[in-house]
Amino acid sequence: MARYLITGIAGFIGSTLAHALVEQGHEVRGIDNLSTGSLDNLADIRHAISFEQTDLQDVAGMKAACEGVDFVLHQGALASVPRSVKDPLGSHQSNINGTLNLLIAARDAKVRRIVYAASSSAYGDQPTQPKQEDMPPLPLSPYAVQKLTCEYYIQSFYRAYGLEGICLRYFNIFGPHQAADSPYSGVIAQFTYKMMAGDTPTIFGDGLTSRDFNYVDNAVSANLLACAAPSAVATGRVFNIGTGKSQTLNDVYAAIAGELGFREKPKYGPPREGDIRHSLANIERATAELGYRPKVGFHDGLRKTIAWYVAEHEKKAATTIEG
Ligand code: UD2
Repeated sequence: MARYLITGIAGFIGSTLAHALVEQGHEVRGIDNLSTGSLDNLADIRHAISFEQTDLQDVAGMKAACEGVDFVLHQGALASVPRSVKDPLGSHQSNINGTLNLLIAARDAKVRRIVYAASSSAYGDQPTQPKQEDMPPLPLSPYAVQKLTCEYYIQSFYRAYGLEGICLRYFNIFGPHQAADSPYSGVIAQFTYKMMAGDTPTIFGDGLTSRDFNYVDNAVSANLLACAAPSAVATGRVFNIGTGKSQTLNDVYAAIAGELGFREKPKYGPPREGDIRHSLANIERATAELGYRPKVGFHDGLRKTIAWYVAEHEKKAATTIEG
């Protein structure tokens, strides 16, 4: 049994990680400022974890959170490329200042290792596909710059202070509990939510933009493997956490519409600012060095995700009728 701190524990990836760790009998502490996460995501394990509503930028809060911890799984961030384009300073403060504050606290508390939720956005519009970790990064959006900067911080904290770190470059993670009701939500969540409400989603661009959509359980397994990996790979090394396959936005729309029986054709709008065109992971490094294998493929993951949104929708409808 080990002690874990999950930042952003009320978010969709953080809360899924928390469930997995609680199930394995580990001690889980979590922090979240609840700006985008929700305690609803933790309702069934709330009794089994300790939780503090704290911001990553809170110095005393991070000091307390890191005390006695073995592993920090750093998921907390203001996600979203368009949000960072709209508010570069706000997202900088959360994503970079917050991470630096956490790293200082983790160093001082002599945490064993930090596993960082990095982002495939770091590659930007590199023409080569699939993306490999040793390609020079080319971040386009402020969000991409912020996520990449924190990788560098993780590396420098290893070199300067010996704090072990692993950076997992997530490729478009999706799954149950992903917030769906904000313009900054992930595309799968937004499309599903809109189609369920009878609204026709808009595809930004021509629909041929593609992403390596990766089901959340695969990201959870990558985090657990990163904690178990030998120290030799915890030097701030970067790993792609994708599936090695990609889907266009047209494919995604059709797959969700097919599952939900939604018959309207998509609307198309201008491409989104800061967006990259294609994103596809080469996962050989993560497979070789961490033992990572994506167990849930896109279509299986999508079915599980949609089933969850439908069940939530029905629960809410039933509560409204009862109330
Ligand atoms: C980026 C990162 C991802 C993660 C995420 C966190 C890349 C390749 N991926 O995801 O790893 O860090 O940020 O937020 O940079 N779209 C529509 N209609 C909509 C909503 C979105 O067409 O209503 C498009 C959007 O323009 C984009 C694609 O869907 O081309 C995916 O958008 P997203 O916001 O789900 O994720 P993305 O790729 O910005």
